[in-house]
Amino acid sequence: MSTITRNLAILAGFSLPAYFTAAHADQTVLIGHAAPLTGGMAQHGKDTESGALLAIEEINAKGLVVANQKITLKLDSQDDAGDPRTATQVAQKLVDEGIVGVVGHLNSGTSIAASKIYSDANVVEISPSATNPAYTLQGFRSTFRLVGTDAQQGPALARFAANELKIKKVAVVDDSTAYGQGLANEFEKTAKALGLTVISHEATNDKAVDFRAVLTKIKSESPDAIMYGGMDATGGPFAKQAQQLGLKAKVLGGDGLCTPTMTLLAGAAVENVYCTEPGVPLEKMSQGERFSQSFQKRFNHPIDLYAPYAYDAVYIIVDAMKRANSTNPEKILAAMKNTGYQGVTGPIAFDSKGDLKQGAISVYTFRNKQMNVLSVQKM
Ligand code: ABU
Repeated sequence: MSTITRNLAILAGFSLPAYFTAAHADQTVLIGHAAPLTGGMAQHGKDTESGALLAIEEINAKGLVVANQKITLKLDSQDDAGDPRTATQVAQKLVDEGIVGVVGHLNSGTSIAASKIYSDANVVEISPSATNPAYTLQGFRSTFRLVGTDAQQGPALARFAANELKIKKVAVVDDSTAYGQGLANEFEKTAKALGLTVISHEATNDKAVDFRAVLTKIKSESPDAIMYGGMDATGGPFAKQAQQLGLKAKVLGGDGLCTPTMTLLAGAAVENVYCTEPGVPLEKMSQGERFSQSFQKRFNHPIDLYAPYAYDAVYIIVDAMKRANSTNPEKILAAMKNTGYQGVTGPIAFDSKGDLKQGAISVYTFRNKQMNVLSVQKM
């Protein structure tokens, strides 16, 4: 942080990061959060924001002391709108404001775009949700994630389609984002290797609302299933319009479609959807019930999807802070590689890239407007 920025922070009423203030005084330490808080993915961003906030409130209530200083954590939450360009601006703002680590970003495209800024500033970036493998393949030592990757999720979905649903012919559509396109490609590679016929691969975009043209073309190809790489904001209308056009094909997707919101956006067509999540179901997490109750009590609604991962991300940053015995971001980052933490989402340790050493992929469908888990594979 430059002197100018520090002075601006003081003028704006921000608390200074611990490493700039006098020893032994109580300190306010900022933890960043970045996700779409507006637009079609806002419910997911609000979910991770709430998960991070819950962790911060718990830690503050218990009391946190690092290097003999009492620390008060504060969440610095920013809206990246799910847009890679906005994400870089948000990342620079968070770094300038003196965060010691960031929970985010939510999307693969934004996490990847922002990662050089955090890397240059030696600030740890823990995505609770970004699944594109490229995020941790850039050679930065600051990128971490708490979910499996699409190199696990895509093949798991293809294996489920071939072995359990007995799909023979599949059409693929993606939303042209880092996540949707990456997942669709991973699915397609394994589907072909398993002997499925991939009839076509079409691209749409993450703002599309009308899929009737592409669905009409796909209908003429008579697939057994359509794999959609994208989020629920578009995947819900996609599944609904497929049913309205009389398509009988099952709709397959990744975590972007594996959300409670799909039941609202897809209507009755949601029962035709099969999807994967890059982790274990909340009810199978050892602390899932406790977390679920605390979340419900604090926010008066259930979790959406990624809140437990954002919650764990805060605890992991604080765990690294304690082991580093410092609130200096560079020292926190250096401690990250030795993480061995039992989180709500499971045991958390990272490989040399920042991916989970031990992950899982769960497969779901929807019945009576509820998500039903069909299988859980440890990776
Ligand atoms: N994993 C789906 C949502 C976030 C992303 O990877 O874009």
